[in-house]
Amino acid sequence: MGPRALLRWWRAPLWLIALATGAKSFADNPILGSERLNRRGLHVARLKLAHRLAWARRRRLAAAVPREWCEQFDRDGFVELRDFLPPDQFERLRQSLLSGSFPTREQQQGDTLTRRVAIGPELRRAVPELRSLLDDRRWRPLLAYVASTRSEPLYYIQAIFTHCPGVGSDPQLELHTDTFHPSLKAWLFLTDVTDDQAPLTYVAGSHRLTPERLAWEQARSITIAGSDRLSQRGSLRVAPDELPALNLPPPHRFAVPANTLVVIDTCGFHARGSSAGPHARAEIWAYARRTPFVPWTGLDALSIPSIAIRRAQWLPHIVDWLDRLGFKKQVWLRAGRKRPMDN
Ligand SMILES: O=C(O)CCC(=O)C(=O)O
Repeated sequence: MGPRALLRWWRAPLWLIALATGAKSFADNPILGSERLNRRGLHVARLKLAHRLAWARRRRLAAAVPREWCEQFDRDGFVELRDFLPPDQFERLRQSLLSGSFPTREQQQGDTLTRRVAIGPELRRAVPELRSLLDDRRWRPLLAYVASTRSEPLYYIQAIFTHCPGVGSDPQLELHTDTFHPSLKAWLFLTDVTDDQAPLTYVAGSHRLTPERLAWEQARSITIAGSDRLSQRGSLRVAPDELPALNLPPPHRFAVPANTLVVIDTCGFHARGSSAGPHARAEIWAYARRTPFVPWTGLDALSIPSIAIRRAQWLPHIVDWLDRLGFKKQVWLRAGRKRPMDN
């Protein structure tokens, strides 16, 4: 073993500790990526334990959620609710969020540009409809149920622009899981999304650990060294022609009117759908991914209210700093003050 390889193994204790966290990259952790250990079931064992704990937490969170929403989620892995807000409240919310200028960050992936405005205390104060949405007694318990934790999600105004000048293709167009354990993304669409305008897509039922899915995960974990880069980093890609063997239907496309809320478990297969030409859509976007291996549903240090409502604003600054130190690449670049849907 050369000095470089030896040096690498100094990190072995950290790789070991990472097994008990949400660490997902087969490529960055030789224990998670070990063909020998995965042949013996390491990846599948983490998956089973994470899912068992998530469903146990959900059972405790279900009482606060209407039964038909839970049933829809348990069956499909998503909940779609049209006309989520009363029309006048929604209209005021949309007006305030889309006509205001805010500090933005942008990331371009292939020919798709994603713009985000972090939602912090100032925006909540300035837009009463936003504050009442994020504190809503239907919104919070539903997101907590899908996320399988009461920890506060991160919130953004997000706009997606397709077919922008750019090289390569948008990796979000490929069906994928975000990670091996249950976690949440949610969209309250501020604009209509038609079928040819890059709608979100989701394979109904793909959040469940069926015997077919477990066998697929096991096979992927063993052959991961030959996979594409994003799968190696723990966001497994799946080809549409693999779905029938997994007893799964083709992806459902969320071509939905504005004021529709879609909440998904991102360990299910999902993607951004195709689009016929340049298009822009906007949404209030929520994200929650917490450490999977805990039995409690309760709040954590990051959910202390004064911290929770500032996290989305702080996070990019922390990553800027890690980038300067050379530990992490910042992909969300400052893009100045803009209205969310400005060209
Ligand atoms: O917002 C979308 O169009 C879906 C993006 C996606 O696939 C993801 O967030 O993982």
